[in-house]
Order: sequence, then structure tokens, then C-alpha cells
Amino acid sequence: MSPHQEKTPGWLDWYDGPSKPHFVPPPGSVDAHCHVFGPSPDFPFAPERKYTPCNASRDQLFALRDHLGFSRNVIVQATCHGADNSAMVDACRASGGRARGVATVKRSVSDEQLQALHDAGVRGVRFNFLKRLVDTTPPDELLEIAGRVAPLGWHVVLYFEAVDLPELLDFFNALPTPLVIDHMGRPDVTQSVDGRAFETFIDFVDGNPNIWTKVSCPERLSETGPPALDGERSAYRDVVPFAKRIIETFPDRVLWGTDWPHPNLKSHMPDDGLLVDVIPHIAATAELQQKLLVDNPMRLYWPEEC
Ligand code: 0GY
Repeated sequence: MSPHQEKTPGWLDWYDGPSKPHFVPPPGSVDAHCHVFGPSPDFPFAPERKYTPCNASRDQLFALRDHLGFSRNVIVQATCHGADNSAMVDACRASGGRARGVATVKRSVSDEQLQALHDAGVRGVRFNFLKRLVDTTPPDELLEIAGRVAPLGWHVVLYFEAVDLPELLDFFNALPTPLVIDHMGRPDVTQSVDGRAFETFIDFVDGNPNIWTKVSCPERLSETGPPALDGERSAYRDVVPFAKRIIETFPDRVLWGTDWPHPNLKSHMPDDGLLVDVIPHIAATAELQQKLLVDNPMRLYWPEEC
């Protein structure tokens, strides 16, 4: 990747002017998966990055939070910033306690650096297994990092493809922290929700009470896509049965996030208002919505307020 900070060709910028969702999130709702990109040059992108995004600043994220009717954010370190967590930490610090962070760290991180991340609001590290996003980190290095962050009460966020889950299972089960899985473990939604691949995922979560799932990214997983521009707001319908099954099976261990500013989407950029309107289709009752959007993320990221 060149050191120049020009956007990757064909990069889709985030959707400016999202619609107001029809669904009103319960008070105190948390967007538990979102990112900041730069802004560059204040926060340059990492030399080892696999893509160069558009800028997406903390203030733009906070404006989206308010527009969508949310109260808090969990800001996940994006791979374009490598292990330089400055932009994410800056956003957490500027949030007035309304954002927590998930960092990327290397084995060389010092205890003082980990404590400084904690003081800024970081509560987890992310291990990424998508080859298009990162170079591989050896499992022993990841295990060592997990062992270092466990005493801080942090968790590990896992991002992997569904097809890779069987060979990663033993490693995941050896991790000493709670685990949070990004984007439902990226199921192939053209397959049956009762099929073998998704069953493997459900069994994995069922087998460990310390595993949480983000029912996020319908726009990334969907084959049917967003609705046509005809006023219809029921979007990404093929993903709904997968998210619904997870929420109804593990109602106390699910989180929801926008994934704004939606890195690496190729076909379309979602209207974040439409994404919020998927929520009542996957969490059909007020009780499930309260757990998904408020109680669960507060327990994981702001336990001192619960
Ligand atoms: C996501 C998904 C993606 C990218 C990243 O850190 C990242 O670069 O997470 C992706 O390309 O699937 O969660 O934002």
C-alpha cells in the first residue's frame, strides 16, 4: 500500500444526510460497532493498511448518533489505522464518557500503554482474521495479548468469516476473556438459517456463556440488498432470520451497531436511518429491544453504571 493518503479507487463515502428512522430506540441506546477514520492528516492512516478510506471524524459520528436517536457509541479500531489507536482514543476522550473503545495492540504494548487506553475508555481488543484486511498474527501472540488484557476486565472482539470458524474454534475456546463476535460471524445468508454452517455458529455461542454476538452489518451480508427507492423501509430482508434467531436464542448476549462509516462496501452505501429500521424486524418486542440496545451494551461497556 502506498504511503499516500488518497482514497482507494472506487471507495464509497458514507451516506451524507441519512433519513430519520421510523423506529425510535429506547432511551440510552448504544451503537456498539462503529469507527472513526482520521481525519487525515491529523490522524494519518497506517503504512501497513490494506485500504485508504474517506475521512469520518468523531464529530460526524456524534452527529449521526444524535440524529439516529442513540446515546452512546462503542468505537472499534479500524484496520486502516493499524495499531495506532490515537483517532479512536481521541474520539473516546472527546465523548464526555459517552463512548467506549476497542483497540488493536501488538505484543510489544506496555502495561502503561494498556492502562492509558483503559483510562481513555478502551474495554477490549480486536483480533481480525480477514486476510483482505490484515496480515496474519500468530496465535501464540494473540493468546499472549489476551492474557495481558484479561486482568483489566477487557474482552476480545473476533472478526472472522463463517467458513473459517471450524478451524478457529479451538483457538477461540482457549482465549481467557469474554468474546464478542462481529457481524454474526458473517453467515452466508443464501444458505438456510437451520443449515449446518449456521448451526456450527449457534453451537459455538451456546457452548460458552461468555460469548456475545453483534447482530450488525445486514448491508454487508445481504444478497437482496436495500429496498428499491419506493418509500419502502423494510431493508435487507434475507439477513433478518439470522439476526432474529441469534437474538431470540441469546437475548442477554447480543449487541447492535451501525458499522458507520461502513468500510469496504462495493455495491452500495446504506442509509443509516434504514439500518435502524431493521431493528424491530430482528428484535420484535420492547423487551428484546431494551436488552439489545441498552441493557447488554451497558453491562459490557459501562458496568459501573448498571
Ligand atoms: C467492519 C468491517 C470491515 C472492516 C473493518 O477494521 C476494518 O477495516 O472492520 C470489513 O471490511 O468487512 O466491521 O467495519
